Amino acid sequence: MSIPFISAEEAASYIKNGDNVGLSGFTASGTPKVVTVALAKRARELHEKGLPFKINLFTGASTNDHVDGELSRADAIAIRTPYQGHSDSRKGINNQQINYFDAHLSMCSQDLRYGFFGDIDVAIIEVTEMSPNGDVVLGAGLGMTPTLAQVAKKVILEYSSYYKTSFRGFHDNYVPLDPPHRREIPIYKPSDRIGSTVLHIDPKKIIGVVPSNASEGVKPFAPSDEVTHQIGENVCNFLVQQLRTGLIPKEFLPIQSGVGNVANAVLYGLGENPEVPPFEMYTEVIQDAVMTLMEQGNCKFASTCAMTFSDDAMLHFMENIDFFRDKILLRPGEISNSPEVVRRLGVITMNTALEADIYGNVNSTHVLGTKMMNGIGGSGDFTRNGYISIFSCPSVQKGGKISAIVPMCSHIDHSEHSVKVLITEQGVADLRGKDPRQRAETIIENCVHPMYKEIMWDYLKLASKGGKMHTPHNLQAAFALHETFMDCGDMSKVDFAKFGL
Ligand code: 0RQ
Repeated sequence: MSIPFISAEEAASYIKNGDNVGLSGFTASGTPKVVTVALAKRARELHEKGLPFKINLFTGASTNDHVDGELSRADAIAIRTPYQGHSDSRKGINNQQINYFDAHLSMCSQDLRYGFFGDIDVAIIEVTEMSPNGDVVLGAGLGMTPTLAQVAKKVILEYSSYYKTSFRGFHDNYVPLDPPHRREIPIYKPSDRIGSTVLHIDPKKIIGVVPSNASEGVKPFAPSDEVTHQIGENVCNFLVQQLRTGLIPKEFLPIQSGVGNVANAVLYGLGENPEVPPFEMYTEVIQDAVMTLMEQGNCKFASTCAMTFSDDAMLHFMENIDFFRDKILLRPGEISNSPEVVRRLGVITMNTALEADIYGNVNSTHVLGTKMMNGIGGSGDFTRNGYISIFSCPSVQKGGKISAIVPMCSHIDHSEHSVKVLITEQGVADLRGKDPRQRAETIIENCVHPMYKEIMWDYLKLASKGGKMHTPHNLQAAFALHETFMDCGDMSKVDFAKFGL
């Protein structure tokens, strides 16, 4: 059976108002790049004629401008899950144009199979190789693709000819059985392969193939600043000290790191430290730094959901692909982020907080408790199950007008029960084995910026005036820093005197 080549416009015409649409990929990697642009154009044309057109969009993680950017600007998204990171989509979410439900990345595939969100009407899947019987080789990111291939009623393929070298052999496509039949996911070390390199899609479901020649379009990171560098150094020193004292086994443990400059600084720092043995990663995204560390022999292996390399780094990867063949496995998000596997392997997790409170709760998603930034992403999958769960962030934002450490988080994604270590450029708060008061003292002493130290000690004093409590709080004053920021744009102007200090 031959699968017809069709135009992006024709492909878009098969998607109807109200359809549930699932996309391949994870971050920009492996995400469709042409059909969604045609879909946004179609939505605009229909809107101009006064006709409704919006889809419900399900992806592995964040996407690219071709997806979240184009479709948000065209007001073509009704429901969005599980994660996004685009400024136009953020705008649509916060002005209530888009109904966004933020979800753990490991759960979306199984929730789709369970039928919680209805059927997937159309899946758009980027492939780098295909055959008429429906066997395809995916691209640089997997996300939910194996599940989408199973559950979607119709499939549109985007055939990318951008990559001149084959990705064949990097993927580990695997879909677990669902309860009550699920067994353990048989990964006992990061490099264990459990699935297939090729994904089979029922050719009867495939509407057609749209050619594409676009790169992932990932930009390289800006060089890290002094604060980021210091956070990276603090994380590294903490891990090395744990290694020395035997609290991390001498072989070291697999690492998960979020995205961004801090993650890069930590990874480079670990690579440079002679006390850290070559390490493995069990993570959801690898970036340029990991490629360099592999070439230097510092990183032995990475299990990941996506290779989110900048365009130049991706070209370098492709030119040297044989070197990386036995060092990287690309897995679906529900496996790369599997809580079961993360717990079994003893993954050391490192993620970023928007704000943390003095008791160790973390807000990763909501600015001032109300405005969505990106989403929880995979941070919860890893944090709750890590061997040591680390959160880091700069101690202040916006030139010191915001303290990232507050008396009470304005929104909580990761509770005090899951957060084991908090690290800023000021220092490290090891929260393991400490009760709430001890945690507060450690965090204020070690992590809070000098501008806010006295303010935070004052809050603890005020909170403790209410008598003996397990977790001292003054509920009237708990959000005084946030309120002060909303009133005058500077948290440091907070005045606890009016609360009776
Ligand atoms: O604002 O953009 O105007 O400069 O928030 O802050 O310090 O640049 O941090 O880019 O690393 O993002 C938590 C959002 C951090 C991210 C978060 C403002 C600050 C700046 C960004 P500007 P930074 P980062 C792996 C795991 C959840 C998902 C996750 C994230 C902007 O790491 O989305 O962990 N994490 N996934 O000024 C007001 C505060 C603020 C604040 C920062 N307290 N109040 N504004 N900002 N703190 C990835 C995946 O899952 C794929």
